[in-house]
Amino acid sequence: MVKKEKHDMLHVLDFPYNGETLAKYILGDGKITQNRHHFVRNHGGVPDIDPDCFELEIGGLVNIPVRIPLRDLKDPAKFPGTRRREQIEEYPGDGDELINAPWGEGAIGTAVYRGVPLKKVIKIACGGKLPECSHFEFIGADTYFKKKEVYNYAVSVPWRKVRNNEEVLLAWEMNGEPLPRIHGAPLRVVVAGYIGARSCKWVYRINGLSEPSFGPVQRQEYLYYNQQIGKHNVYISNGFSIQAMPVSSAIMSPKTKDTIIHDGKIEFKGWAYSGNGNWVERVEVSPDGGHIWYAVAPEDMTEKYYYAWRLWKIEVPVDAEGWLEFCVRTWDSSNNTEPTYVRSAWNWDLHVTSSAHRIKIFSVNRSKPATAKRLKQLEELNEPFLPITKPLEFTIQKFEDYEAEYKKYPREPLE
Ligand SMILES: Nc1nc2c(c(=O)[nH]1)N[C@H]1C(S)=C(S)[C@@H](COP(=O)(O)O)O[C@H]1N2
Ligand SMILES: [Mo]
Repeated sequence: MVKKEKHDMLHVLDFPYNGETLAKYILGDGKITQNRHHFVRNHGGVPDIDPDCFELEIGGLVNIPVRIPLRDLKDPAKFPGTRRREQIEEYPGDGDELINAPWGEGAIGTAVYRGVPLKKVIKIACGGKLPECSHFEFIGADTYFKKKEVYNYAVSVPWRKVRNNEEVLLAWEMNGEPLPRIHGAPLRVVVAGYIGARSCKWVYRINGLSEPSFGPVQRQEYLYYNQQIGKHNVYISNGFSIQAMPVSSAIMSPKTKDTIIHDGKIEFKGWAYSGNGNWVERVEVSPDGGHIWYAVAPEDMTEKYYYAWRLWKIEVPVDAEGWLEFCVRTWDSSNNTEPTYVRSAWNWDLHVTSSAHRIKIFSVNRSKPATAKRLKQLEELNEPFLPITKPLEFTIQKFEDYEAEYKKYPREPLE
């Protein structure tokens, strides 16, 4: 079922289904990722819920516990002012707690969601929250296994976040289409600027709580650990909970291990993002692994917006040939940037890797006369350039030329 809906993806795990957006669509779809290309993150199966019978339950520390049919939630007369607005979902992840869901740089997307702010529903339907209520818990209809126990997916966000008007949305539409089943139909939460894990899909119950949810996803996963923590002294009490997304970016083109034949300049393209209401101010690419940094020109970035990524491109001067390492880092509106190396901010749990993204490429600089000549020779002999490890059938330097050079600069001292 899933692979039919999401066939053109980088499938990272079959069950629970997890898939990344392909690089060509991150760059090709532009500012908004199309639904059929948008990355998918699941911890369990995909529930099948009939939207006509669906009711959202809200309970716990609210004045009036309620059950709201979906059609009432969608009714602007009941929750006035509901309108389309940009809400951004954002979830980079290089690494994950599931050893077999090896997330790369494609676990990110930007979509426009339509729904109703949770704040409004609590106010209008529940007559507000009780004074001791300071968190809202979201429970999804899917189940997953953790350490031999079965749970519903449950996470929470602080009331302070909900109170920020439209930053926590109950959404039923994605990019102008009904919310696809794989993305949480009939109803999901979208928490702008927070890690994706808080944006509960298939949400059927919301509880007001005095402290964060005890769901294992909230308490035991998505933690940031001290560098010294290893497999055998990892106490979950040592990790702090990741809520807002840090600043992060990635090079999507070229790809690591690519061979690039160029004329002294290489073009790089990618995405950059920052969470928590910060926006991307500057993107920089380094041609030497993180000492020299070239800044992307403002006109080569898509516009800045709260909770939205910026796509960027830059041409970097490259003289050297052979294997070179390039990396990207981003600065946001609070002057946050990314650790230069993954080891300088290592998280044992592998969640939310946000160090400068690195790629290695094999540079072939055609602006060097010898390289140009060799490329021409290959062309004339109708020999492909790749793979670079291929032995060549001909010598590049004629013996006479070698001898002439040798006479000019002998190898050994003359006497
Ligand atoms: N009910 C439920 N909600 C969930 C999850 C889940 O497994 N079950 N995964 C979360 C995680 S970790 C992420 S990154 C996002 C992914 O949303 P998407 O699949 O629509 O891209 O959903 C979140 N909401
Ligand atoms: Mo996630």
